[in-house]
Formats: sequence, structure tokens, C-alpha cells
Amino acid sequence: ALAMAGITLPAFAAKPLVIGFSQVGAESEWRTANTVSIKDAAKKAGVTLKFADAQQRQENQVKAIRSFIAQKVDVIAFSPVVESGWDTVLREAKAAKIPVILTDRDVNVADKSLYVTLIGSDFVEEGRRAGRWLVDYAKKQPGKTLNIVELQGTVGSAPAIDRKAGFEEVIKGNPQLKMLRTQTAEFTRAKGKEVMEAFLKAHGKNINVLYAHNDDMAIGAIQAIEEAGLKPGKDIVIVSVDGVRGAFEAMMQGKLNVTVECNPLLGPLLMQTAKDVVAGKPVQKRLVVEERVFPAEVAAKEFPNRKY
Ligand code: GYE
Repeated sequence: ALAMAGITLPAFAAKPLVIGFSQVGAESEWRTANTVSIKDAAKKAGVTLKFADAQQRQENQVKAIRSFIAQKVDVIAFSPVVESGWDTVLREAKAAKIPVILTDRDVNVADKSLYVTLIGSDFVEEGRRAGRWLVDYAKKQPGKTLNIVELQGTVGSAPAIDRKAGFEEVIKGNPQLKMLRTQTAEFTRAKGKEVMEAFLKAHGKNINVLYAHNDDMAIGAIQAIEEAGLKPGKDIVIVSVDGVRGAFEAMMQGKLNVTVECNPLLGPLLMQTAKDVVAGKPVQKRLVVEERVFPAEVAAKEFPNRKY
């Protein structure tokens, strides 16, 4: 009937694109928003999404990728929990001629042809932005030394490595800023609270600043600070990354001083890129998303506009 009406459908219309996606886990508000974005975008784009949650374990991601290869999906996409250890499984995907798209986090492989592109943020720049905010803050109290504690993300993950490096680059050589302690809290609220408790026990009122690699750890730490009888955002200045709703709520309560945005809404760009790759269109090796810095002063005004 369509043909009689003069309508022809392209041959591939009947066969939807199949993407196998291996997600890191559900460790943070950011991650949840990222998962929702990818699932929604797949639905809207008519893509069949095979979604696997790795529960923060690389071995689960490797298994998921191997299963996607066995199922002959059209595209494999994943957010690598850590940077290293991907060469073998990515070579297997390449041998099976299945293109690989990285989302959010980078891998450390010698052969860059093992993946098509990385869609995500510039984490080094996020770390620099956090550092620059703190340098400006320190300028307002000349002569005062600020002792910093740092909560790192997942050990070996791109955002933990890069956010640390970017921050250090900016504060290095500043005589007012001194790193007291740095430790991982795995990007979770529970760990953020636990590690902050240990920092407080060891250093108490000597801590002036907390730099957390994500909002969730900052929010966990805020609880620890309050339980220790101190005022988060005042007695201890808090700088974090992501810009999730929970961070805006904390800023509006005066408990968080600034969050550096990291955009999790990568779904639409992933679907478009996957389609382009399968259609043989050239794509850039790196697709970076635009981000801002939100100090507490603008939190109430920006809150209604936030999408995650
Ligand atoms: O900042 C953190 C999440 O890889 C950018 O992972 C992502 C990070 C994000 O757990 O909240």
C-alpha cells in the first residue's frame, strides 16, 4: 500500500540500530541522571538499547562487552570505570568489526583506533575551575593559610585523576593553599561521610577547605561536618563538582560554597554519534560538552533551570 501511494522506505528502516551500553553503576546522582538520559534518548531515537550495570567493577564491564560482541550488536558504548586494562577486550571488539564509543570517561590505550570517539567532559578543566574558585576565595583573606582536604573519586578513574591534576595545577605554588590530606571516597555519599569523619578526627578545626571530586561525596561530608559540631560552608568551605540537584539544595542552605558543573546528559549526542558511525560518516575523536561554574550566590536563581 505504501508503494502504491508512492512512498518508499529505506531498506534499513525495519531494522533498528542496536547499541550495547555498559554503565559504571549507580554510585551518584550524576550517574543516575546519565543513565536516564541514555535510556530516554535511545527510546526517542528508536534505538534498541542493551543496558548493563557494572556495579563499579571493571570485570563486569569486560563481561558485558564480550556478551555484546557475542550478540553482534551494531555499536558498543561504555563509560569505563577505570582508565587502564582495556586493550584486550577492545581488540576483540575491533576484530569483530563492532565500533566502540566511549562516553563520559576516557581509557588509557596505546592504540587509539580501538575506539571511535569519546563523548564527555574535560575533567582537567573542571579541576582547574575548582582550583580557580578557591584561589579567588583565598585572595579575599590575604595572609591566611587555608588547609585543604580532598575527597577523590574512584581510584584509577579518569575524573578522579584529572580533577586532581587540574586542581593541583592551579593551586600549586600558592603560599596560602596547603593540601593537608587526600584520599578516595569512591564517588559515594556513604564513603564521603566516612572519610570526612576520619579527616575531622585527625585534624579537626585545622581543616579550612574541602575539595570533593563530586557532589555526592561533598553531601556525605557535610553530614560528617555537622555531626562534628561544625558549620559546613562556613567553618569549612566546600568546593565540589557535578552540579546535581542535591548540590543546589545544599548551596541554598548555605552548606556548600560552589559546584563545578559536569553535564551527564550525554544520551542524545551518543545516539546521534552511533547513527553517524554506522552510516559511515566521519566523527571527531573527542566530543566535549559545555559546562559552567555555579557559586552558592546564584543557586536559588539557577535551581529552577536545572535538568538533573
Ligand atoms: O562526576 C561522579 C560519577 O564520571 C563524570 O562519575 C563522572 C563522575 C561524576 O560518579 O559523580
